[in-house]
Amino acid sequence: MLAELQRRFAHPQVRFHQRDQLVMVELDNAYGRATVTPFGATLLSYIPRDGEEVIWVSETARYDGAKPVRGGVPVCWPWFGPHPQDAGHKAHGVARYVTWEVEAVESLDAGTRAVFRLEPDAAIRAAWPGDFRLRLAVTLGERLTLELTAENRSDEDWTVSEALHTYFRVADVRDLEVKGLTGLTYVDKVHGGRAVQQGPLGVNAPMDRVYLDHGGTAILQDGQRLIQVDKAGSASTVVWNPGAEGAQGFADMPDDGWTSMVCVEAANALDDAYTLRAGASHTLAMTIGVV
Ligand code: TA6
Repeated sequence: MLAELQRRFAHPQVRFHQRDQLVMVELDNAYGRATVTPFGATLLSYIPRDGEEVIWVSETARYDGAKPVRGGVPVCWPWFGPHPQDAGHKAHGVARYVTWEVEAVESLDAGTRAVFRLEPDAAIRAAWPGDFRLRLAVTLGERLTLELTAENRSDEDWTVSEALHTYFRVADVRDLEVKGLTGLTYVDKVHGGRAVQQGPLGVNAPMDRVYLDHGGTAILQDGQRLIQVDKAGSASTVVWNPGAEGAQGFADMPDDGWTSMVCVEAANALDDAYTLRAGASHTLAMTIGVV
């Protein structure tokens, strides 16, 4: 696969390499560097020029292609969390467990883009019978943009929930404030029920919340830098950190791994799941910048 990709997509700002069982696609230009694996079309690194790593990946992550890499930006589609009808299916949809095609690498006026494509095979159809095409475009420009476009190519309407399940690297999550969520209703998956966010959010782990009706910006401030997350086509923002006990339950996360990460996810989840009509498409987009 590696040699073929190198031949088909030769580009001065793109490098293909291998880490264990996974191929890596690395974009490197005047704005910084970003690495994506076609396995799950998962962004694993974003380093703005003259900046520090923005994305968290577990030190004990596995790159074996059997399970999603712990960290990065897994693509959750067409369901977020447990399957809506059948708990026997894997969590967070069909897209993060399979290898996507590299469709294009291209130069833009201001940046470099790689596009990944997924169409269902027999194994995916067993979990989600309809025909679809997914594209993830990763654009490394002044900021980093991920655009997930889903086309419903079947003749039935679907209810879709989804997320760009972004793990951010932070200095210490106990000092983190997330701004932009004040006044929003959230579903609290740790304590149950719903509540309204008062002021900036301190991440008191464990935390697992879905903020509803949030189409706007979130700002992460960890005392060392400010990460701005802008979204489009997204009505929910998920905030997750497993805390000490949760981290111990993950074989692919060090015990203290939870202290240096937070997930702030561009999503359409729970009440914000949407109808994707037969023949229609939808784009969920997220732009990340350090300001
Ligand atoms: O987005 C938060 C969440 O849905 C949590 O409930 C937690 O389970 C997390 O994702 C990680 O899920 P995973 O299947 O990757 O272990």
